[in-house]
Amino acid sequence: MNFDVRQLALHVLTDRVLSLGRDMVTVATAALDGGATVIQLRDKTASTRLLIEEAVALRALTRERGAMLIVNDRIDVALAVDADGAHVGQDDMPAALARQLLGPERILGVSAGNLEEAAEAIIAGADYLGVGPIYATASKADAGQPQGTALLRELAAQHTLPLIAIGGIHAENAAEVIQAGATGIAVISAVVSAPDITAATHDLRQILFAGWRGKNML
Ligand code: TZP
Ligand code: MG
Repeated sequence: MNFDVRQLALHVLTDRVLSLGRDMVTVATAALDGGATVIQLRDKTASTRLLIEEAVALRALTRERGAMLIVNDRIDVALAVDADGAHVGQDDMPAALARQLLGPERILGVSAGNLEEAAEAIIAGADYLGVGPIYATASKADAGQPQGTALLRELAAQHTLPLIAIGGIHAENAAEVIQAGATGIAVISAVVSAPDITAATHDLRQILFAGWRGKNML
């Protein structure tokens, strides 16, 4: 897939429980207003029918705003709504099969919690790695042990593909993950649980850009 790494800067993952009662499209719209570059549809409890409805709505919204839509876990849903890509974890469809189904053009993100998983994901055709959890998070029950920034540093030294840091990232620690080698960040609670979603997203974007300037990426 041909994309600019800057399009993968700031992923906001949907979460119906953590959004303080605000619906998914309201949350995503506010995040896009603040400068989110990717909306990742993540809904572990929806029926397939509901997930498709959510995906169709988010597809229309992201297209209108020139942002990316990535679907978590579900390659079929990503294809059905013509999403830009899909994201799979270590318990989901193997990345190589996901790549086969998505074809060469769509974006494939793969979660990696250690160096071995990262190497496998790259061989399987990942376009970016979701790296984490970097810090402790209450947003994912089975997230595993926080890795800190050490894993990011090692991956950045070994690989060139975009590294998207995830897990417990917020305005106070985003700069250090960029400095450690992340090209972008993915967040749930820092944005979807914020009283002012647009302002929270905008803050993170400013921190990211400052980090990129420090690395001469802008
Ligand atoms: N994968 C690893 S940690 C995590 C996911 C989906 C949760 C991130 O949520 P938060 O609220 O940004 O810590
Ligand atoms: Mg998954």
